Amino acid sequence: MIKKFSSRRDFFGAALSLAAAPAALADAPRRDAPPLKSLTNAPMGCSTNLVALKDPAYAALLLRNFSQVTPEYEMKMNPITHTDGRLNFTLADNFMGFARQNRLRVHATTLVWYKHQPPYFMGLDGKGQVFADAYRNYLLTVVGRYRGQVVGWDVVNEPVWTDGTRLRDSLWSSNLGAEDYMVLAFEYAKQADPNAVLFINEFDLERLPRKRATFLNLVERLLKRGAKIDGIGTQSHVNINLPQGASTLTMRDLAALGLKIHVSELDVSLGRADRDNRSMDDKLKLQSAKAWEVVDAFMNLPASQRYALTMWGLMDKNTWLRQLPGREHDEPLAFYDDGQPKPMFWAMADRLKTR
Ligand code: 9MR
Repeated sequence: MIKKFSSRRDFFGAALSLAAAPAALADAPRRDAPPLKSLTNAPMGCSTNLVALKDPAYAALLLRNFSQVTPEYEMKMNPITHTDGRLNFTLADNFMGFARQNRLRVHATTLVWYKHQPPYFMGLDGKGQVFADAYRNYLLTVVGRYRGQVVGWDVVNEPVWTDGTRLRDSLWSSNLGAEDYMVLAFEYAKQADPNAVLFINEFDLERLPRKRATFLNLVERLLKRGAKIDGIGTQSHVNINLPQGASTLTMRDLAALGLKIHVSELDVSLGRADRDNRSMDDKLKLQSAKAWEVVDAFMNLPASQRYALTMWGLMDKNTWLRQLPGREHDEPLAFYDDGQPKPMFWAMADRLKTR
């Protein structure tokens, strides 16, 4: 209906209310959007960090939608390990404090990762038993400190070479053995917190079938050696060009071992804008379809295998991808920068509420 203005005063009155509208409009869809966590019994997770949590609007949106958090940085080896070997838990404790105050479950990441090789450990490179003792001490101390407070840990992160052809070389593998460092990590973690759900976590399992095979063969070998692996984390940093069905197939392969499954770092990249002239509308539709498929695959798991579904960031502006060259404008998450839900949010919400 076209509104007619009977007087100049009406016209200005309408113009004024339009000018005032953005704040009200900005709130309206958010009020209508159901909290993601209210749509399912499965824990809904989001990665976050102490800096982002200082913004009250950010924290409110996070708490409204998610029941579980993963610290993006605070519980990793670099921030915890001093150059002299002492362990510093300031950030990790603060993170846990936020979670406790807000009754959030915490999934902690990560104990052993090739990307966090603190200078202290590099200084012990080649020192045999001294290196092994420091490794053991780190794992027992860190996992022990949060015993009973975290639901689970990524014990080993990204153990397979990027292209999936072989295992990754790292400070840990060269000092402790190609697979022994993983067996040991699971052993110490279980010893320090017998009830924590212990994960081996990897990326690109949907995109690279070969990597999936290398990864699953590794998990089977580790289990045969007695490693206490409770779950598989599939990071699911996917993009809009991932072939349809890839996430479903991957989930089926991973679930076949019977372990718990964590979709641990979900985001759906739009790719590089400068190399793709499809419309934003088309890209957002593809993004919704990919996210829907991941949620569908996860929700089709037996309830006992559904550990959690975690987004790697809250609003688009929070994504790690914007730090990569050419990706400064990527929009891989479920909320726009002003906190409004995106089409991807609605696709996920739709699938979550369908039992
Ligand atoms: O998003 C995380 C970023 O804030 C950290 O600086 C970085 C290094 O610790 O790790 C990022 O998270 C990574 C995750 O732990 C493992 N998978 C890839 C994620 C993005 O790099």
